Amino acid sequence: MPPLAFMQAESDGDVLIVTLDRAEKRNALSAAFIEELAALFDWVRRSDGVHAVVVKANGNVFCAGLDLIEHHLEDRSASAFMHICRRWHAAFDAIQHCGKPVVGALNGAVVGGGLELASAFHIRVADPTTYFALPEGQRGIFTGGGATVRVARLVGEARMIDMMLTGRIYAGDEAVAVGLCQYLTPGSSVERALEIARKAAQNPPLSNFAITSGIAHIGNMPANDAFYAEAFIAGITNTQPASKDRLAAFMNKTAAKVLHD
Ligand code: 1HE
Repeated sequence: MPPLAFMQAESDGDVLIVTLDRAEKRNALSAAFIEELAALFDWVRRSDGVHAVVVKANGNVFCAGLDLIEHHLEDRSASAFMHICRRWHAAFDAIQHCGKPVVGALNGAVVGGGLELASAFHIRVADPTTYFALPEGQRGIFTGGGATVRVARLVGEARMIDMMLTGRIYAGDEAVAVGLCQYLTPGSSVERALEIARKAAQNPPLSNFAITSGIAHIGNMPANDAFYAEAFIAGITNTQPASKDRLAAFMNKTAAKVLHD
């Protein structure tokens, strides 16, 4: 594992628990923090022992987004900030395409670049303190960490424009309804995220790779190419040894049925 200064990481069986650890700055994302995220998730991609990841945060804020003070003090040129944004894209791509399910255990503010980070996770779990916003308009800036793709996909273009123009905040059931998170738990988002990650970690790794990357890639394709890619992915995934065992278990009536409680 690469050295970590802004995060902690510990294994819980085959689930890696990553903790954003810059609470004194509300986990604001400096350039160095972004490099650390990129390196960590590059390592996750190559780590066969990690089957799922939970990302949580120390402190009352999940992530306050871009380190606005660093950005202000650095007085960056347009091209310098363009390169910073490309590093954000690389880091969040490394998360989304690490091949393992990544579950966010969210709390408090998930704003600006914090929402860009969270939108790279495959599953987002909110607790009653969690809220989502894109305050870029109020700060006189624009999203630069992938929100125009990932957040727009989650909530739709019109809602994203409203969030950016007005600073509208979503929380609670409304955040689930608009697609910012898939779960809202009355208790600890960490406990719920761990349950979800442990469950997803039981799927064959190749299936999880196909699910966590394939759907996003296919979403970028015209329908004909998408159908071709889907068939290709299914050809490989649905004939893997692990799926043969599971299908045999179904045939032998030893596998769990899909039943509603
Ligand atoms: C920060 C940052 C930050 C806090 N950059 N230092 N993001 C925002 O517009 C959100 C800005 N932050 C806030 O609105 C508030 O800090 C919070 C609502 C998140 C939390 O409030 P609170 O009362 O718990 O904390 P605080 O007192 O505001 O901040 C505590 C410390 O964290 C303080 O530092 P200190 O040294 O004075 O103690 C703050 O300066 C520091 N801090 N947030 C730097 N964001 C690729 S483009 C992405 C574009 C964006 O992300 S735009 C959204 C930016």
